[in-house]
Formats: sequence, structure tokens, C-alpha cells
Amino acid sequence: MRYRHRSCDPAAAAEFGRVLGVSATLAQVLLHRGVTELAAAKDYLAPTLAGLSSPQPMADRQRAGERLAQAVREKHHVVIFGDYDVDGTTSAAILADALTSLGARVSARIANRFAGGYGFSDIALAEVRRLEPDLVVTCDCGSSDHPRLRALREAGIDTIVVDHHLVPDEALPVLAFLNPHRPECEFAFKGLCSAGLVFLLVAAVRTELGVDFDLRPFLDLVALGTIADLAPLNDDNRRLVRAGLRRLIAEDARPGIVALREIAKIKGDTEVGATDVAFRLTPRLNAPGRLGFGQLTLDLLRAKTLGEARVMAAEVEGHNQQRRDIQQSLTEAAIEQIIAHYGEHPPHGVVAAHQDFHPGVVGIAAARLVERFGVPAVVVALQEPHDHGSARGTAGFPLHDAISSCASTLVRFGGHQAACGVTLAPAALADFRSSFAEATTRLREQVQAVQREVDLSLGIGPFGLPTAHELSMLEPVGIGNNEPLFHLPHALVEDASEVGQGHLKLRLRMGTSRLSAFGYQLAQRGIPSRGSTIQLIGHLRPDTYRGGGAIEMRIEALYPEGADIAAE
Ligand SMILES: [Mn+2]
Repeated sequence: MRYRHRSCDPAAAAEFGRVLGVSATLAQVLLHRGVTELAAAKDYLAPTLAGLSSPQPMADRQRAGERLAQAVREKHHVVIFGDYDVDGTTSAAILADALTSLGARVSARIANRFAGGYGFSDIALAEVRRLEPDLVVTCDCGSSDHPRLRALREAGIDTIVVDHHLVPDEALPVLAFLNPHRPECEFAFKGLCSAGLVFLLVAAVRTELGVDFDLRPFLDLVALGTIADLAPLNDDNRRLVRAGLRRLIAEDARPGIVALREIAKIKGDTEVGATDVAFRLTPRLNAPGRLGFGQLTLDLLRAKTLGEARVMAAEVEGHNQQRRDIQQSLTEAAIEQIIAHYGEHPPHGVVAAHQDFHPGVVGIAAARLVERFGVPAVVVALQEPHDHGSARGTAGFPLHDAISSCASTLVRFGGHQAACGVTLAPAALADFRSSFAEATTRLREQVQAVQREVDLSLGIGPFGLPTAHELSMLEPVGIGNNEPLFHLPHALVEDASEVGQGHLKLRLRMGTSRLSAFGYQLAQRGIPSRGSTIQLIGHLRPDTYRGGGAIEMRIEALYPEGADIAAE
């Protein structure tokens, strides 16, 4: 990896920081994000729900709100059907709990990836109909389930679809279709995931019923769904998620969240960022769904007492452990297969496939193969009636282009330049393998030399280490709101050791400040000697172990003092 410094203006940053009451470092980070006006900067540092886009122009929201309010008043049976990922389970949980609190009769079900699969399948339709609904709401699915939705309409059952997946041309045969990607939807922010959409729908139901009902307790679930779905963390999502992060650590958080925090060892009094949520909370909530038990995640999120929540959280953790074990053994088997098939140093993209590969974790395994072999990789679960696989590329590689040129061997594929899903044509594995090898060889020259942008060198001019509190004001960071990348050009190593299996732990001093640093799997590249001065590049995060406002660097790269970070 090569790094490039973004241009900085120390004088302007120092002045902007002085006016805002923050450090020059934080001010320069804002300037890098295009936040240059005082009012915009204040709003960025303390985003409010009052600044959310008006939901009024959202297509069908009013109609859906009216119908749900009628269901509440007339005690109709509302059946909610959610997809099995975190966005699907959180949006179903928000809607089910809110409607129940408002007095509706509600049943909620989650898709099963092994019985019907993703979305509103035939099996899902049969299950929903068995519940004898007066009204059906699909959450995070439905946009392309025309035949099943038509069946509901023909049976005289009203249906509302809440979804943010791609919108097909053919109109949906439903009462209301909430999806910001509908061409006729004039809602200003297009980045909402289903949890955010359901949140706005519940607000419409509340208005329609004319009742006082606090929606803020649902923001924790909105945050989980939004972060897990990799929705952009800007604009409205940033406002919702910032508020939701606070609720996730609240003492009076919902029992399911308290139990989940206990299992993930997140203390209630530490600030959590979007990265903590993405690494420690959402993978656990996703695990049951990957293995066909998504209903458990919904039940955990809706638990009424801490006692029952703890029992369910333990079960969720069991699934999570099983998911890890499956992932580990699949990855090991895939690596062996690659070495046997292509050798230790494959010259082009690789494909691993087996009938024992679990389809729920092929994407993670493909990412491991990319790390291990440094080439694009596909992992395929061979199964009836179709073989499903997941592809990952190396940094800067046009993966979608490569997969597109294998189209003749595929029934279906989709995704983007970093990750794709594929469904193989019958008996096409050998052809797919050779055309993927050919395409990745041909496209290798097109790989962009990736240069990562470093926001700032710290310890130079007015730019000092930011405080933990300042870092929390940037949250949520991730897609759409990049976490700043910092360079420490002169860090004195006070202590250095290997921790866990191959991780590097450092104690550093910069001038009069001290901080710790952690490098995932970096110990094998050598442990810096005590008393030496080194350069580091990485992200700064609150140190959740030490607490008390301490910060820690997550090391991305490490160089000797004076080395050129743009080279190598
Ligand atoms: Mn979603």
C-alpha cells in the first residue's frame, strides 16, 4: 500500500478550530470532509434528529400509515415478514414492537435461508397465509416478489412492502410500496435502509392515530440495521445512527441489547462507535440467520425481560460460535484446495468449490483467500439446484468486470467492483474456473495503483493527538463518512510485545503524550525495539480497555523513522 498526504492548511485549521472550540486536528478533518461553514460544522459535530429530511414526500408513506392506523383501531391481524439479515430483523422488530405498543394484533416472522431462502418466497407466502392475516407488511424484502404479492392481492389481503432493494420496472401489486429508489419517490435522502424506512413509517402511523408515542427508543435498532447493511453513514443516516449509538449503550437499553452487550463484553458506560458495532454486535445478530434461525434474532431484539433475553443471547452466541467454526474449517479447506489446484502462488484469480461448503459463509472465506494469496477469489457452495458462490477482489481490481466476462457460465450474478455474488449454470464449474482465470489475467493490467489518503501527520505544527471525545464527535464513521487516517511520523517505542496470536501491541510516546497501539497480525513482520522511534499509519479510537479518555491507534502500517510512506 502506498500513502498520500491530503493537503492541509495549518493556519486555517487552527482558526476554524478556535471558532468551533475544537482542536486544529479535528478542524482539519472537518475541512477534509468538505465541512467548511460554521453552521455546517456545528451540525456535523452534533447532528440532531430535527435536521432529518421531511418524510412527507416519500411515496406511499401516507397511505401505508393510514392503513396501519386502521389496523390498530379495528384490531386487524397484522403479519410482518422480515428478511433474515440484521436490517430485516431490526426493521421487523421495530414495526412489530411499535404496532403492539399502539394496540395492534401482530405476528412477526423471519425468512429462513434454507426453507424458501432470501425474501418473500413461496414457502414464506404459505407460512404467512397460515397465520390468517388481515394485513401483511414485508420488511427489507418484497421489491421483486411480484407473484407472491399478487397471490395475496387475489386472496383479498392488503400488503405493504418496505424495502430498499433495486426496483424492477413492473409495478408491485400492493397497497403501498415504500422504497426510496422508486423513480416516483421524492424523499430527499436515498440512503435509508429498511430499518430507517420502518422508523419513518411508524412516525406516520403515530401521526395518523394522533397519539403521543416516543419513537426514540427504537433508534438503537435503526443504528444496528443501518450499520449492518453498510448503508452510507452520511446525511439522515448519520443523524439516526449517532442517536442510536447513544441508545445502544444506555443503561435502560432494551433487554435484548443489554444481553447482547454482555455477550460481546461491551461495558455499558463506554462510548461505542460504528466500528465496534460492526465488529462486535452485528455479526452476532447475523449468525442465526446465516444458519437458518433468523427468528431467534427477532425474538432476542423483542425480548421483554433481561432473563429471557440472556437465554436467547446465549443461544445466539452458540450460533455465532458455530458460524465461526464453519467459517474456519471452510477457509482451511478452501486454502488447501487452492494450493492443490493452483500452487502456492497462483498467477491469476482462483476458484474453490465443494458440496460441503456452507453458503452462509462463502463471502467471508473468499475474503480470506484474497488475503492469503493476493489474487481475486471465488468460493462456491456446490448444491442443488444451483451452485452459489461469492467473489472478492484485491484492492483496485475491477472484480465486477471480471465476473461479467464470465457471464456465459453463470445463471445470475450481481454486486460491485469489490464483491460479487454468482450463481453458476448447471455443470459449469470447470468453464467458470477457466474463464475467471482468463479474465483476471487479462484485467490485471487495469488494476489501479491504490494510494490511500492520509488526513494528517500528528505532532507537527498545530496538529496534536485528538481526544477520545473529539473522535466520538466524528461518529458514526464508515462508508459515506470515512474514518480519518492519521500518520504519526515520530513515535517513541516505550514498550513492544506480541499479544494473542501474532498481534502487535505497542506503548508509544509522542512528546509529552502517551498512547497505545494495536496491530492485527503485525507481530510476524517484526517487533520494533524499545527506545526506537518509528512511523505509524492508522486510525485513532478511544481505548476501551483503559477508558478515561485515553486513545489507541489501530495500526495499518509501520515504517522506520524517516522512511517514505509514499514508496513501497
Ligand atoms: Mn437491507
